[in-house]
Amino acid sequence: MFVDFSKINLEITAGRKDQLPTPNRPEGRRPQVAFSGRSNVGKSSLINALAGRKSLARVSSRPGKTITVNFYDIDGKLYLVDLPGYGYAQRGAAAQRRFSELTDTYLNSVAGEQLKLVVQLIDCVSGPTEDDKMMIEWMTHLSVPFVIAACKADKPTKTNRAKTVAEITELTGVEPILVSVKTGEGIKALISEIIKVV
Ligand SMILES: Nc1nc2c(ncn2[C@@H]2O[C@H](COP(=O)(O)OP(=O)(O)OP(=O)(O)O)[C@@H](O)[C@H]2O)c(=O)[nH]1
Ligand SMILES: [Mg+2]
Repeated sequence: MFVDFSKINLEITAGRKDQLPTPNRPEGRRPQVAFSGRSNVGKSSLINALAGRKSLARVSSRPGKTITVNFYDIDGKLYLVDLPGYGYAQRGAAAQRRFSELTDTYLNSVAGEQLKLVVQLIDCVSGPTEDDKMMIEWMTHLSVPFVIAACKADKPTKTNRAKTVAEITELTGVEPILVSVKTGEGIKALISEIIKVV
């Protein structure tokens, strides 16, 4: 299937569970690819890069920018779903719980159905966190297909890049795709992974 990633449009913004699309509406049945990872890892930036845009999905140098589940329609064929980041302590326990409940509800409602792939972002500099590991366990448990994007690949030294790649491969059994929105590394590879599943 040919998918024009430049045809991107923010279609649904869900800040509460009852705002998530349900499969009894046509838009709720569209294949979905979700972007998961800790706050500030670069999920929104990556969605922009896939679409060749600079600032459609709102990006911030401060963590906790995306606080809703955002559904970006791509060419009328699929949704790229930007999730609120996890592991942002300053947000306060109550708010963190609310965001993770929303994300949990979303993921559980589409796992095995519309959710065709999760792009799990892991920071190339810090490597996998405990939260990243939990997310990977959850996806493995529910047989949700995922790829790991080892992101901000422009930042670490060659040695540290290799170390993170080895650590992720050991953890998940598959090699991550090194990705940088600064250099464009890995963007095409990621688009091919997405096209394969929809
Ligand atoms: N050097 C470098 N910086 C990046 C890259 N991707 C994102 N950033 C920066 O990382 C910061 C966070 O990016 P966002 O895309 O807002 O991160 P997010 O994962 O959506 O964060 P939340 O919405 O808080 O969950 C911004 O300052 C981006 O410019 C990259 O590939 N390389
Ligand atoms: Mg974001």
